Amino acid sequence: SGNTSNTNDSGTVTITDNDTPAMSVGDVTVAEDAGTASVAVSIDNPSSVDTVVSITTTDNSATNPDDYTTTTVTATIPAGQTTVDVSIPITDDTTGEPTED
Ligand SMILES: [Ca+2]
Ligand SMILES: [Ca+2]
Ligand SMILES: [Ca+2]
Repeated sequence: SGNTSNTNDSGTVTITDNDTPAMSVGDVTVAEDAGTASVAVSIDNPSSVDTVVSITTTDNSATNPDDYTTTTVTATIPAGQTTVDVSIPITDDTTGEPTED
């Protein structure tokens, strides 16, 4: 009503985002002699900025160095997109797996 000295002050409203993407790494089965395994890395919500992911391979039933070479691969999911394929090098050994009857 004009009875204060500062009739034009302003305040700031900060809206915090609640859509932080969660990352998931897909499972894949490939032949031993395929050379590489293509693994899909996805986020559940697209981000407004590029999402950089670092994938490091570790032993499970496959072991380094007979089945693959331990490696770290960096890949980028571009802003606005939700998935990128990461290529993991694998090794073709000469050892057979036991089969079950
Ligand atoms: Ca949001
Ligand atoms: Ca193998
Ligand atoms: Ca083989």
